[in-house]
Amino acid sequence: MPPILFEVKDSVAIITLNRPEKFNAFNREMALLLQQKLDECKEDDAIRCLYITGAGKAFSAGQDITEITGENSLGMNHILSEHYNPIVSRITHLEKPVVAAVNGVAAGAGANIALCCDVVVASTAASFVQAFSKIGLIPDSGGTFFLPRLIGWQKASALMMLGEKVDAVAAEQMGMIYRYFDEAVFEQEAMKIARTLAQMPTVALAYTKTALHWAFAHTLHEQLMNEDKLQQRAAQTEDFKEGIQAFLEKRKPNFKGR
Ligand code: T3D
Repeated sequence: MPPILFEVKDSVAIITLNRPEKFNAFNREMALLLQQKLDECKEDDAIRCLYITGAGKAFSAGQDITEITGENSLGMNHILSEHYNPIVSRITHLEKPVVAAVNGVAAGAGANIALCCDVVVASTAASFVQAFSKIGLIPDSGGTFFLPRLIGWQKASALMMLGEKVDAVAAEQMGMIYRYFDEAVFEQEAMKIARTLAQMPTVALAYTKTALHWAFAHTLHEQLMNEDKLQQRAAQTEDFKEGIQAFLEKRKPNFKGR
């Protein structure tokens, strides 16, 4: 079976991490294939939202530990630059909304790849672990960037140092994720969010994503100018015209993502 399953339904690209016997831990093949699929999603205008989930019981257990230690190990100095950093960069720069549907445990790089997505939802069967400290590593894949911004410095610092597991309910309460859903309805509810996003004015959603990411690196004054620039671009879209027209005609808008 390929380490990534890929299908497009209702304008949503469904990307499934698929090494269930290894809790979807990342080996090189899986990391490179995920990058390739993210590139395909970027190029394909028919795809308006991405949905990343895991096959089986886990979302992803992060780096496949047997691949770091094995004879054919790539070496620590290449794993981040060739595997995880390009994945996190692609997700965060992609001008389309990305939903992480965390179906089970998300550990190490698996957790941090989920947390860099635009909307993170989790099943009650899911949990999040900054597992790195347990094996003498530091959090990577953008974890030190995103986690303190999501839940605050103190909680991020403690979770990263102690490596404690956080369940989905606690993750929602501390603002690490958007929402959790009961395991029985999780897939249905998570997909509903992705389908909703795919039908929205996705160019404006892309600019929203850009503005949020820029906000981390700019002053209020600069960010007001950034918002102005992006808003002018949003106002040029067909979807903006359609949104206004639909409002005036008291009907549901039919957004095309253009
Ligand atoms: O340069 C670099 O490499 C740096 C890159 C770093 C990126 C990282 O992600 S570092 C962090 C790597 N990940 C971990 O340290 C997590 C290790 N796994 C765990 O802590 C636990 O397995 C979990 C908390 C994820 C789940 O626990 P539990 O009790 O629900 O399941 P389990 O029994 O431990 O694991 C189930 C199976 O998955 C098991 O296989 P088996 O014994 O049934 O055949 C286990 O070996 C396998 N598995 C889980 N995690 C990994 C893994 N196999 C390979 N690599 C894993 N990371």
